[in-house]
Amino acid sequence: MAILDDISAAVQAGKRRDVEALVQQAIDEGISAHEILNGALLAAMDIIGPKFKNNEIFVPEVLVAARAMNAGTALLKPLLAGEGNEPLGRAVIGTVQGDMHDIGKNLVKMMIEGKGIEIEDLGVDVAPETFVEYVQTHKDVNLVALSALLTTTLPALESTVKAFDEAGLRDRVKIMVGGAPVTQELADQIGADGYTPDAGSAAAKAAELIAA
Ligand code: B1M
Repeated sequence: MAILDDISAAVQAGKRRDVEALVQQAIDEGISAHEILNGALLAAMDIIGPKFKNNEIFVPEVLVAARAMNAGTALLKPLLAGEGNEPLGRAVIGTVQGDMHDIGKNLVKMMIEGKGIEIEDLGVDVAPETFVEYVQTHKDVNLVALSALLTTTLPALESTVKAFDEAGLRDRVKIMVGGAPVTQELADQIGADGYTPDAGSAAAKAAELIAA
């Protein structure tokens, strides 16, 4: 459908107002919210993710595209609830204790959201207990995403994984980790379920972990 392609192109170009107008037009034309979400908004993010990963586009373009997508999603939310659509999964994200960096984490959040996963952002400098308490009180959360940008805060990744172990919650959630100093080797060593080097691949990994 041409209008879905137009929405996707507007998202990729980061044209928020165009996205809002086109999504509204599509709704008015009777296209289902589900179709608009999957065929236009998520489809656009599926193009943006790999481009970002391959350095064809950069942080500012991803941020404006993600904001444009969120504007479109906001119009669909009440309709999606009406259509009885469940999100693909529910996740919580934060930058680990002692670490204030959030630009990469925010990008990862947006990309995961773009995959149709509902994600709560606990912010920066998040203590292991705070992640655990969140999961204890939100029983439908099945993914925990941890970001760390400092070599000095890498141990906080491990203590957060351990805190889930100690709380008896380790089997209930998948834990994925990332950030510039994080490696697959470290992820394996601390017992995380997944690692990705960038926001582009984080969304696919999140979906894969939730589906596993
Ligand atoms: Co700071 N900082 N910083 N800093 N900072 C770095 C990280 C550093 C490499 C700079 C340097 O020295 N060359 C260095 C760390 C060195 C190290 O530990 N090896 C450093 C330092 C030392 C510090 C301070 C200690 C400086 C000081 O005060 N002496 C201090 C620490 C404060 C604290 O956190 N307690 C500090 C402070 C800051 C600012 C507040 C000034 C600011 C942060 C602002 C903010 O985030 N709101 C800042 C910034 C901006 C940087 C640099 C310049 C840029 C980081 C960034 O946003 N990159 C950084 C140097 C650099 O990287 N060039 C640096 C862009 C972002 C898109 O990339 O965050 O890597 P990134 O995220 C990527 C991937 O890593 C991945 O996907 C993202 C997108 O592709 N990813 C995940 C991230 N999280 C993921 C999670 C996943 C999967 C993938 O799954 C869950």
